Amino acid sequence: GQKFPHPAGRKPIAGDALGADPLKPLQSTLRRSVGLGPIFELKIFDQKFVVVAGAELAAELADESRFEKALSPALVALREFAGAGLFTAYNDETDWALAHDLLRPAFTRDAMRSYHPIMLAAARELFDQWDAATGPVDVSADMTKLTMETISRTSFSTDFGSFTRDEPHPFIPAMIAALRAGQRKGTLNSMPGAAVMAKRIDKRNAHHLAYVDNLLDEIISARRASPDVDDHDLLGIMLHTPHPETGERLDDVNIRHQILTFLVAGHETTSGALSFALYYLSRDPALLARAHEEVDTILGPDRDVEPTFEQVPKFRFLRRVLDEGLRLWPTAPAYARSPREVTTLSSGHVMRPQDWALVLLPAVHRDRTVWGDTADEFDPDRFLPENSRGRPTHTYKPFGTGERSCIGRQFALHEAILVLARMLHRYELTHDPSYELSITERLTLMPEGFELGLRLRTPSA
Ligand code: MNH
Repeated sequence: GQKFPHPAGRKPIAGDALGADPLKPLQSTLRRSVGLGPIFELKIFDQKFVVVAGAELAAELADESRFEKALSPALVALREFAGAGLFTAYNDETDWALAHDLLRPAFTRDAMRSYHPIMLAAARELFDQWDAATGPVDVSADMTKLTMETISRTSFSTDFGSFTRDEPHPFIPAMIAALRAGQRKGTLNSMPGAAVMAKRIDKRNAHHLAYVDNLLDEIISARRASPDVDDHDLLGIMLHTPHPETGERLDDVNIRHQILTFLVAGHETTSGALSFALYYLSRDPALLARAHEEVDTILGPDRDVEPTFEQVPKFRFLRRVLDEGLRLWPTAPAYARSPREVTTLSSGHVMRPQDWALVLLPAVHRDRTVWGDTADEFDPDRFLPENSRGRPTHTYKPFGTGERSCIGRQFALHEAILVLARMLHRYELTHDPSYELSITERLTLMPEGFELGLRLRTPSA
């Protein structure tokens, strides 16, 4: 086999498994990648992971004529939950192309325009809670409530009631359990005793899966019982629209997998992106002042005013804050690529179609040859047009790459900018200076224990 650098202290049987934190595999891989160069290998018992950490190789893997999406072991494990939903489908599974063609109209600019008031209404409910809050709020938990409501209302016309419950909606713990199971099975499926472990995980999660099954039934049967609700949302398209050319439809099993896919993919990463943006903004008074200035300039003095659809792209500074947060902490932090034919990478390594490499985005996004010596620092001005000129292409990939890149990118950015704009327009943020960023992992990244104090701003002059 080929020789790749690997972390020091490799053991004969466990390989590099002992140095990994099973709860935070991404952050431990990131720590152990230091000094290993742009491509290295992790051996977890019998399973080898080739990891790309350098920007130049990541750009090479983005060449769609030579490479395509691969399913990492974690995504293969997630298929138990999400089947051939868009995210976890194999490239050549017919359901992928069919679903992609059918659902694309739900992500056009016109579709976003119709989601805009729904997004605003969900944000309003969160602000009603915050206006009445007497202490600091848990940012990630509240952002998750908001993004969950947004995706379920826009895509399925279903209200999850997240703002009137004391506990998170039961879908949230069920989803977290499924993602964690995928993460765990994905890294340890070659460990001795993995089958026993997998059984134990499945048994522990059985009630979550039964719950989700039932929830999906309810969403589908509620729609079939009242077809008069706006039937142009994602669910309506899936249930009623045949393919314009072939006349094909999604089957019932696949529709369930797509609903689940969108419920998860449609909120978890956006919640994390908002939380990281707020984390970095809140601890830098100069950045915070620029954010307040931007929203005051665009929205004016009335604290209850809501941005119009056309105003959302005007918050250029907020957009850069989001972009920079997703550079340091891309909330979907890795994706896998395989070559279409046998090929030799510029590093000299040969890849065969059955091989895949994991693109480790937080490492790629901090490559000093692209981002300079301050690569680890938060600086939204990197994304000013004058500072982006000349940056090599395909080196910033928070939404993945190519044909299988994120279908919800515009949706996520529209929602996130709108929420940040309203939030900064309405509240003064105060942070706890003793808080140290802690990041929880469930295939995605999310700050944990991050709180903010929110005080209504007085009307500006
Ligand atoms: Mn999203 C694919 C990141 C928001 C629905 N998304 C991807 C991929 C990345 C990604 C990376 C590619 C994964 C891979 O190559 O294996 N997504 C994000 C981030 C955010 C995000 C960082 C928010 C910020 N995603 C959203 C939203 C939705 C969504 C919002 C839905 C409304 N994403 C998807 C779907 C796919 C995907 C569906 C799979 C697309 C495909 O393979 O056809």
